[in-house]
Amino acid sequence: STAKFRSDYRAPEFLIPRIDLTFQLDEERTIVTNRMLVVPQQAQPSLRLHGEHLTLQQLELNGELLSPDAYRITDKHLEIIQVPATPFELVITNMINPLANTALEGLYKSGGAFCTQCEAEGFRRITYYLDRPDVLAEFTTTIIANKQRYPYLLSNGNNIKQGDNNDGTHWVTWHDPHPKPAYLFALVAGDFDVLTDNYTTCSGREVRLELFVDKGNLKQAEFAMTSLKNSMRWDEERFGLEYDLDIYMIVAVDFFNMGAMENKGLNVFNSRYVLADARTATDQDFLNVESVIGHEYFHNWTGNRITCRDWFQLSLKEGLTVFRDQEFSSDLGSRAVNRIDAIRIIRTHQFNEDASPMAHPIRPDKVVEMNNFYTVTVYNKGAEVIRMLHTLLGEQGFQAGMRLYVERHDGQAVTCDDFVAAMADANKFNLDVFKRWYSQAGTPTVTVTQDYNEQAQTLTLKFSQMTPATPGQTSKLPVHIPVLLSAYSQSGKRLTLVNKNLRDHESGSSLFELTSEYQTLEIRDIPERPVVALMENFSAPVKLDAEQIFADSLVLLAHAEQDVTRWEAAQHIYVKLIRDAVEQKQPLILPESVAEAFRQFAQADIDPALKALVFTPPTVEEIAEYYPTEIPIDAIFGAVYELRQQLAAKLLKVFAKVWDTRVVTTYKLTGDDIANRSWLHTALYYLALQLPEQYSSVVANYFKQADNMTAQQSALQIAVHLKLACKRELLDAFEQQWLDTPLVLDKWFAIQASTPDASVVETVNSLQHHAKFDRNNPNRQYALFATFGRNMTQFHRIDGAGYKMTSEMIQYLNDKNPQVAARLVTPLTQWRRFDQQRQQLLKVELEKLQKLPNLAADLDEKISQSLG
Ligand code: BAL
Ligand code: ZN
Repeated sequence: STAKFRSDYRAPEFLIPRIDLTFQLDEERTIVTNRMLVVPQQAQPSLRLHGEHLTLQQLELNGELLSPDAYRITDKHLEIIQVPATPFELVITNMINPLANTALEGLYKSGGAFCTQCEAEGFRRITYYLDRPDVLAEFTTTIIANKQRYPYLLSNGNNIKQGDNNDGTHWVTWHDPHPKPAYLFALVAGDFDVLTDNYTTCSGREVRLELFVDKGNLKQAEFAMTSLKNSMRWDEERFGLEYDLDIYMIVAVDFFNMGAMENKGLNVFNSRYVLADARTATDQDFLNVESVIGHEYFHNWTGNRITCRDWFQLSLKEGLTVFRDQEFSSDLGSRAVNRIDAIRIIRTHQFNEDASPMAHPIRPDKVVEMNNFYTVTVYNKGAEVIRMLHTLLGEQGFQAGMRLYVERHDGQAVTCDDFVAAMADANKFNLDVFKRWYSQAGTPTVTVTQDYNEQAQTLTLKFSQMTPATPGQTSKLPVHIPVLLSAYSQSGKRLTLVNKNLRDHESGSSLFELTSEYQTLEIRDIPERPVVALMENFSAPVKLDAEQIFADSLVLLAHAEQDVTRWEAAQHIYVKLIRDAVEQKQPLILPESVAEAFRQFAQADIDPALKALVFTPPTVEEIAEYYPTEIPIDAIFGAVYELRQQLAAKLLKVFAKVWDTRVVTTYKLTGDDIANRSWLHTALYYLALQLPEQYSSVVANYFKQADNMTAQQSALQIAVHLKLACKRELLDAFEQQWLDTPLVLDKWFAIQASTPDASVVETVNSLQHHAKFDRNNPNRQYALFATFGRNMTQFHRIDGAGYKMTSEMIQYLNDKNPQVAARLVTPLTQWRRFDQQRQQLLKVELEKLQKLPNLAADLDEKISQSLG
C-alpha cells in the first residue's frame, strides 16, 4: 500500500459539474449508468478515474463508443488515454454486486434493503469517478427496482419524477440542487415503516421530515424525530443556520460500520442511533441518539455546504461538528455532565492514541487508508481545538468567525487553515501559534508551580509546557494554551485575581494565555495562601502536572463555583491515591479526612448526576496514560479496585440511605429523573460491592421490577461485574427476554465482555458461537470484541489467550470487513507499552496477521506502523 501526503495536494485537473446516475437495482447484478459532464481545467491528454470492484460494460465519449484500446483498467483506476481539451460528456455503464459487498462500503444490502456508504472513498465502488472531496457535482439520480420488494427508492435532494413500468418495477428520479462531493451521495431502496413530520424553518419554509425504520419499529423512532426537530431549531437559534432543502430523510439500517452518515438530505444511520424507547434504550442511549441526530444534521452546514478540500482536512468538518453537537447536548441537557463525559473520552481514549504508534495530529500529514483516520484524535481532540478557539474568542467572537467562514466559503471545499483564518480575521486575533494544534501530534504536558509569598502577599505561578515526541515528529514547538483558572481562600471564598495578563472570562474563570515554553504570572494582593483551580473546564487537551495538596482539592470539591472543577478535584484525589499505591507497591488507603469530605459531598444538596460522576473513579485506561514506558496494568487495576472498595466501605451508610429513600416512579426521560437514576445506580453498585450476599437479591428484584432498560441494564451489569449470586439467573432472563432484539442483546454481549474476570476470554470465546452473534454485523463485533479489547486486564491476560482469540477474528474480518478488522486491531498494536512476556505474545499475533495473503490496507497500515 502506498501512502498519500498532505503536502502533495494538487487541484483537480478535471471538474465534473453535473452527473446523472441510473441504477437498475439487483441483488447481485446492479447496473449503474453514469453520465457525466467533464470539464478539463487545462489541456490534459488522459483522464484517470477512481474505481474498485467494478465490472465495466460500456464507455462512451461525446456519444461515441470507446474501444478497449482507448482506455486502461487496473484494480483501482480507469484511465481514458486521450480526452478532449474542451468539456465533454462521458457515459459509463458498469455492474456491481451488492450482495457480495461485506465491507459495507459503496452499495450493499443491509437485511432486505439496499443502502450506501460513500465516505470516505466508497463511491468508487459504485462507479468510475473523480472520488475526491474537492470535485463538486450537481447529482441527478434515477433508481429502478422491483416495486413490491422495494417500495421506497430514495436518494439525495428532491423527488422530481416517478413512475411504474409494466415489468413489476418502478422508478424514481431525485435531483439535488446543491453541488456536492461524491462522498455525500446516498441511495436507499427497501420496504420500511415511515414516521413523517414537518418543520417550519425560521424564514417560514416548510420542510418534510421522514424517518424510515424496519417494519414494526415506528414507536422506537419518535425520540429521534423529536431530536431532529430540536436540532433544526437549535442550529437556527445558536448558529443562525437554516435548513436548505424541502425534505430531510433519515434511514435506520442494522449493518453499518460507523455511527451514522450525513449524506445530503438523506442521512443513513446505524439503527442503534435511531431506535429508542424506555423498554429497550437506556438514558445514555437516548442521549446518544439525540447527539448523533444532531451531529449529522449540523453537518448540513459544517461538512456539506462547506466541505473538505482533501481528506487530510477531515477535522475541518468533524472537529467542528462534534463541538457543535456537544454544545447542542449541553444547551438541551446538563452542561457539566456533557463536559465531564467529553473530558473522560479524551483522557481515556485520545491520550492513549497520542501515545500509540498511530499518533497523528488532528490534521494528519500522511495517510495510507483514510478509514483509519476517523479517530478520537480527529473527532474529539479536533472538537477540543475548536473549543479552545471558542474559549479564546468568546461566544460572540466565535460566532462572528463562523459567520465570516460561511460567508467566505459557502459552496466550497476548503482547509483547516481557511477556518482558522476566518476566526482570526473576524476577531483581529493572532492565531499563528494556535495553528500548531493542527500540525503537532501528542499530548502536551503543562507544568505549574505555585509560590505564595506571605509577606509580599503575592502568588507566583510558573508555567511551562512540553509536548513529547511522537512517531515521525521528534521536536515540537510550544502551542497556544488557554488556561482557565480561579482561586479560593482556604475557607472556600472566591478570590479576585488582578493581573494585566489575566482576562475575566465569560465562563466565570480568569483566562491566561500560555503561548511559549515558559511563562510566569505574578498576582498581587492575595491575603492568604490560596487554593488555585487550574485548567478549569479542561480548557485545553493537555496533561496537567501540578503539585497537589489533598486539603486544597477538598476545598475545591466543597466550594468551587463550577461543577466541572468540583469533579476535577475528586479526580485529582483519586489519581493521586491510585498512583501512590501503584508506585509504592502499597495497598491503597483512603484517608478519613478525604472520606469525610466525600460523605459531605454525597449528602449535600447537589445535582445527583454530578454526585454519580464524582463517585466514578478514573478508568484503568486513564491511569495507564501516566505510565509512558511500561503500564503496570495489574497494579493499576488492583488500586482502582481497592479505591472502590474503600469508598463502598466508608460510605456504606450514605449509599444505603440513597437506596432506601429512593422514590420509584414510572420512567420519564427528564433531566432530573436521569440524574436521580444515575446516582441511585451508583449507590446500588457500591452497596453490592460491599455487601454482595445481602444485595444480590435486592439487585435481582430491582432487575425483575424494572420497567425500563436503564434500571434493567444497571442491575445486570452490577450482578455480572460483581459476580453476585444472582448473576446467572439475570443473564439468562435477559437473554430470553431480548433474544430477538439485536440492539438490546448487544448489551448482554458487552456486559459479559467487559467483566474483569479471569474467565472472560473463555466467555467471549463461547459467545462468538452464540446463535445470535453474526460475525458480519459490525454492531455485534463492537459489542463483543471491541468491548473485550477495552477490558484491559483480561485482554492482556498473561497467557496471551485474549490476543490469540482477537487475532483470529481479525483474520476472518480481513477478508470480510477491513474497516471493522482495523478497529479491533488497535489494542494489539500497543505492544511496546507492556512487559517482555506480553510484548512477545502480542508481536507473534501481529506478525501472523502481517503475513496474511491479501492483507487489507487498513490493517497493513496499523500493523506496519506498530511493528515499524
Ligand atoms: N462523516 C462520517 C460520520 C460522521 O462523522 O458524521
Ligand atoms: Zn461527523
